[in-house]
Amino acid sequence: MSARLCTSWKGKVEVTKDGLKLCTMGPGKVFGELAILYNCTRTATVKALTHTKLWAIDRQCFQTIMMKTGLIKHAEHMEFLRSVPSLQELQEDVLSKLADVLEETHYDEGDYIIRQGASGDTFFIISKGKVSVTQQKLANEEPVFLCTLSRGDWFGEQALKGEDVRTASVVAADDVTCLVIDRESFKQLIGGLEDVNSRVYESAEAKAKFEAEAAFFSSLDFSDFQIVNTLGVGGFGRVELVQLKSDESQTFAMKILKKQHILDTRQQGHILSEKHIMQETHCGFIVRLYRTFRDRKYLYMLMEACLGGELWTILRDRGSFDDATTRFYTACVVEALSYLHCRSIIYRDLKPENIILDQRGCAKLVDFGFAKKIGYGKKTWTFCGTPEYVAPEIILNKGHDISADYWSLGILMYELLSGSPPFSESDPMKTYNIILRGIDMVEFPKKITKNAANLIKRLCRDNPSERLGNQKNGVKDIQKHKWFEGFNWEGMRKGTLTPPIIPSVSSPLDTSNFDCFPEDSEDPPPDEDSGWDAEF
Ligand code: 6J7
Repeated sequence: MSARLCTSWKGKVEVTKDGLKLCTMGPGKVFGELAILYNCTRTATVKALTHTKLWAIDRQCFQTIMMKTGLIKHAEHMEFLRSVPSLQELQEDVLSKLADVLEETHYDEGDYIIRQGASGDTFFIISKGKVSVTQQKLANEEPVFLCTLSRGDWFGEQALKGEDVRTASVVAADDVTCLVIDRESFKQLIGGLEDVNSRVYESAEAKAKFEAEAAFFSSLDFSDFQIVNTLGVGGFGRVELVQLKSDESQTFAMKILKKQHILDTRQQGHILSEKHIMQETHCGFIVRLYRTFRDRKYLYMLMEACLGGELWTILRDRGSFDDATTRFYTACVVEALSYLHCRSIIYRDLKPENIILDQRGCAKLVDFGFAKKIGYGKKTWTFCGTPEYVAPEIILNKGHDISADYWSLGILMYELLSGSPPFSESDPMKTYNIILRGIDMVEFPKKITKNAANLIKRLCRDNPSERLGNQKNGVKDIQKHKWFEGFNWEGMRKGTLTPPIIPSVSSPLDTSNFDCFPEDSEDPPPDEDSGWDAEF
């Protein structure tokens, strides 16, 4: 009989090989596929045990059906993959390769798709159903629920990026279908994607805390706050210390921006980006943005109040800092930059004016007006920053990335240790000229120690790829530099290391570490109703 695939719908057949009985089969079972699939002679004998009726498909027909279903599946997978937001950057030919290599796998409710602690070699994209992700901190503790994922979401990248150990458990919450991709294909086709690469997870406790906090702040109204005093004034508007009327011990910094001014200076994009980046940022070395409000004249950003004052004011009053003091503030900034850079965010406005102390004396970055999320391995071209802190590639419009922040870090160290930045002239054009001559043309004052000067020079390399922080080991190269030898990084992160300057802050209402500003006597700005700020 020529090769045919058979399925019985009545009767019973027996399968034998070399005289040995392999099994018996009843209605609904399929046999005869191997000779068709592999174009070989029959590998076993099938004999009717009772009167049997079969459906049979010949080789040609079977192959046509297989080809058609294969093509249909491929097209279905392509259509689905195109709709996955994180894969939008992939070209059609890469998506097609992905559709070729993936395997569709089905799970029933309650099935473990991934078990925390197991080793893992696969990446999953959900095409149907929902999964729950849980994590167990310690062996004897109950797992904590982290999140639910559904169609278009993906998981399993952690074990493929690092040590191949699954860092959480993933369980099917109903009937689930996943497209499963092996390690090698992941590495070649998906591993370089910004979304996949830059995803960093918060601990379960932190997630719960931030969710509760977000719920609290979204329940508040603008009228629930009252102004206590002014913390700062600029062309954009003012920053006021405000308190909750219902609990006056709870104070915040409310940044109030004039909408018309933002429009006049074409800063709409920067302001929206500032809101989005800051609101998602949960780092002890970056000022928190809790929520925003808006009306017809102003935008309002409700932020954490850091009452220790600006680092700029302290530097102005003291002239310069010693090595240990500078080391602590630089370390705080390194932590903040590392947090941002892991998420592909460049800060672009490092300077003492944008570093503020909380009441414990810990330094935090504030003002994200120039921060930008850029694609993994991508560059950006907008000219921005403060002249003295701008990296040469920004001046030359060569395109810049996170390494521009490491240049500014070197400039910041220099300014904190000496009292003024290394490149500083009366006019920005002259400043840019001396920046382009390079750090080796700068004569370092004696108070900058050899090790500090070495770190500054290695941060301020003309070539961004030679800068410390921007090489294979990333920020670790900075943390391990001789100037930081013996520095208690862990203590600083946990808040157990005593800061070098402990500001005097007598209460949540104490604004004495800030300069005094006259009351706002300006006429209110005009209404600005064009609607660009709808998402604010
Ligand atoms: Br989704 C998700 N959320 C988390 C999280 O908060 N922490 C951790 N560690 N993992 C999370 N996941 C996903 C992530 O893709 O769960 C997967 C478990 O296998 C993990 O990748 P994995 O460690 O390979």
